[in-house]
Amino acid sequence: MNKWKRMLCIATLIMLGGLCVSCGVFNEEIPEEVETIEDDLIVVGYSQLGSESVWRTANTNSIEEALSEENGFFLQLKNARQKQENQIKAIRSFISQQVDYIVFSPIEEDGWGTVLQEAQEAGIPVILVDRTIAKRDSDLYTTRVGTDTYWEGEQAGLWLAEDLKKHNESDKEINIVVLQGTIGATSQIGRSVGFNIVANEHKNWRIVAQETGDFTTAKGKEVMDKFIRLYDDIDVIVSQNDDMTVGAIEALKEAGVYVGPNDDIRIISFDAGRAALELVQKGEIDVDIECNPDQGEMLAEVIHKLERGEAVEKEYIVEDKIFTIDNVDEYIEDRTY
Ligand code: GZL
Repeated sequence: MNKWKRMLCIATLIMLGGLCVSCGVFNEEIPEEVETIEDDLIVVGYSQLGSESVWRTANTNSIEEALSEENGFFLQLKNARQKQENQIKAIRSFISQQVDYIVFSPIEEDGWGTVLQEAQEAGIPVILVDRTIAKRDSDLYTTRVGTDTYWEGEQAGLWLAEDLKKHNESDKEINIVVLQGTIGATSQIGRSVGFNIVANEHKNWRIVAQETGDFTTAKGKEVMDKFIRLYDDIDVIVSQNDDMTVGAIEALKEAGVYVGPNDDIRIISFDAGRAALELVQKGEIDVDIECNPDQGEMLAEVIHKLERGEAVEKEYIVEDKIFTIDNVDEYIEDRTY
C-alpha cells in the first residue's frame, strides 16, 4: 500500500472510529497496529510455512531480525503450521490489507497459481524465500532468496563416492536408505534429484528404500525404525535434514546399532545446525551439507533495491558449506543456530 493510501486508510479509520464513538454506535478502539504503521515503513506480509525444524526457527529469526522497524520495515509474519491452505489464506489477507510486499516460503512447489495471480492483479510484488514454486508459475513472483538444494543433494553423492574411494570400497555393493523431507517441497525434490543423478553413475549403489520423515525428528525416527526392521544390511543413510537425522540415530541406538567413529554405517545429513555439527564432531554424522537459513539480510537488501526502483535478479543464492570431521571444529563456534 503506498503511503498516501495508507494515510487515507488510517485517517478514515480514525474518523469512522471517532464518529462511531460519538454516535455511540460502536465503542471499539481503532486497532493499535493500524495507528502505529509509520508512513515510510515498508509493509511486508510474510507467510512462514511452519516451525517444524531447528532450521525453520533459525530462518524465521533471520527474517525477523532483518525486517525490523529500525531497518525500515513493518513485518507481519504468519505461521502456516505446515499447511498450504494456511499459506494461501495468509496471502489473501495480505492482499486485502494491500501490503507493499508478499513474501513466503512455499511448503510445496504446486498449488500457488490462483492466489499468486490474485496478488499480481492487486499489483503486489511476491518474493519467495527458501523453497520455490513450479517453474510454470515463475512469472508470478519477482525474485527468490534461498539455497541451491540440487547442489546440496549432488554434494552428498559426490562425498559418498569420494569416501568409498578413500576406503577402497568403490566396487562394494552399497545399500542406501533415504529419509526424504516433505514430499513436494523443492528442498526435498532438489536434494533427491541431485543425489540420485550421482547415484545413477554407480551401478553398485542401490537405494533400497526411501520414505518421507517430513523434516521432523519424530517422523524420522519412526521411518528409521521401520527401515531397521526391514533391512539388516544398510550401509548408508541419506537424511534430508538434521532433525530427521537425530531421530534416525535415536532409532539405530535403540536397536543396538553402534553409531560413532569407525562404525559400519555412513550417515549423510543436511542443514548443518550446531547440534548436528556436534554429532559430526562425535563421528555419528559423517557429512553434513549446509543449507544456510540466514536469508533475512539478503531479503531486506532485495526489497530495498525494489523500493529504489532498481532491477533485481530472479534468484539470490546464499552460500552453503560442507562439514566433516576434518573441518567442523573451525566452524562450530560461530554457529548461532
Ligand atoms: C531447506 C528447507 C528445509 C530444511 C528443513 O531449504 O526448506 O525445510 O532443510 C526445513 O530443516 O524443515
